[in-house]
Amino acid sequence: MTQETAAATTDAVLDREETISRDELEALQLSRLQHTVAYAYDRVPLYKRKFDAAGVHPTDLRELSDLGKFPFTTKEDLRLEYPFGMFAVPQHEVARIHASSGTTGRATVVGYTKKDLADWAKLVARSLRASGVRPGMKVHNAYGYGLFTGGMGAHAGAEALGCTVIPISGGQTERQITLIQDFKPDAILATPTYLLTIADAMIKQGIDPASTSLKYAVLGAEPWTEEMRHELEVTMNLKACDIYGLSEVMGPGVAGEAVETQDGSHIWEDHFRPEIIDAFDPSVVLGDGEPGELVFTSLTKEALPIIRYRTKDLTRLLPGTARPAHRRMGRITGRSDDMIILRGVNLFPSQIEEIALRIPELSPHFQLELTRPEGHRMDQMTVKIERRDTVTIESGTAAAKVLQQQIKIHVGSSCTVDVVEPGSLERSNGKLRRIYDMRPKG
Ligand code: DLL
Repeated sequence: MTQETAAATTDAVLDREETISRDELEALQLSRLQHTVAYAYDRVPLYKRKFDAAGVHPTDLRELSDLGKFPFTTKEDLRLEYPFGMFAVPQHEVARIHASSGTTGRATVVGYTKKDLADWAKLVARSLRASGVRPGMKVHNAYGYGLFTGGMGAHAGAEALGCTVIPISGGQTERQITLIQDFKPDAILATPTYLLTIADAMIKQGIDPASTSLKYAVLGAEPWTEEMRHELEVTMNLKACDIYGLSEVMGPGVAGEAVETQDGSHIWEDHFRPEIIDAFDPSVVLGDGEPGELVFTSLTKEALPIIRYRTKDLTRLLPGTARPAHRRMGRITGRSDDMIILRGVNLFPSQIEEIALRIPELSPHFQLELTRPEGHRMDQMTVKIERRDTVTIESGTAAAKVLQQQIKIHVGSSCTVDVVEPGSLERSNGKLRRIYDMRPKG
């Protein structure tokens, strides 16, 4: 059990590790890291092979910066070791399995011991508490249950915090609305775009989304912007905070945002050591503040220790604020594999979200279509975006021009903007697909 201590700055009781000094935290990281690399090397053949091939041994890890000598782990490694090759404990010690959907290849499978599950629940509880959720509150959990880590991960964390959990899962939006009206939850856990779907459906039913009992939303599993936070906070009259995580490293709760500062998620560095690398030259470990690809090493995991996992998420590390010893991550601009390269210019859907939401006539409902018309060598992008309900077709068309110009100015790409009828684009059920790539393959 974590030793608990009262925090001076908030009404919540924090874990002791949330309030320790950076020096104490780094000492803890070093001893946990030394244990983890030795544990992984001894128990997982893939790590032994990789360390040997790179000419490094666990005893080479004498200080935190030595981690940079160790090889990376990628999603491809997990796929090649499918299903259980990455597990460091015998199967009877694995209490639960989760997996990615595997739409882009073989599923990646992850496992947890009982202790891993307890640590995970503790970190989700810590994240929810940072975001304003308190013991005794009713929590509506709209993350999908099943092999996806969102539903069960958030569920166990809310229970560990002492909340009453409503395990609705994703989808069945009408029913979600009925339960929000009838059960009067204090907090909602969902992807940002699914919360938008719920708000939208409420408006269609004549319910004011700002009038519900909800006071807090803890949102993650996909990139979202400050503009989207503003949209959701105003529409739903609640405080929205970020929660970050990925199944290969644990699930939700690798990092969580404090409601009093709302300045990015604190990475729980007593359990994970983050690094930022140059995505194009991974041998370069970048300093705090520099943008690059996020890499994680687990410090306490038993069933699936993970060494220098390349997340493909692009962000930067920032100093801790509400939890001073735990560095924050900037908002994720996107994943390196979601980057659109349009006539030599790099672009992410979140940049379009940011720009579009600053134009009052346009809604947050948009998708990006990539095409390469016959006879053309150049790719083209069409932004399909719904105008707001209250806006005429003429004003929508004028707003399209503004969006097109703003994209040209801020991103540097020329594109077509197609303003479409409110309600005509597909709504999110969880993680929303923003990019529709219709270019010929190969
Ligand atoms: O999405 C875990 C999760 C569930 C996090 C619920 C938060 C809430 P995966 O399905 O393995 O796990 O997908 C992980 O989702 O590498 C990011 O690209 C993206 N992602 C997760 N959280 C955020 C966030 C879960 N707060 C992948 N902001 C990650 C931006 C996020 N992207």
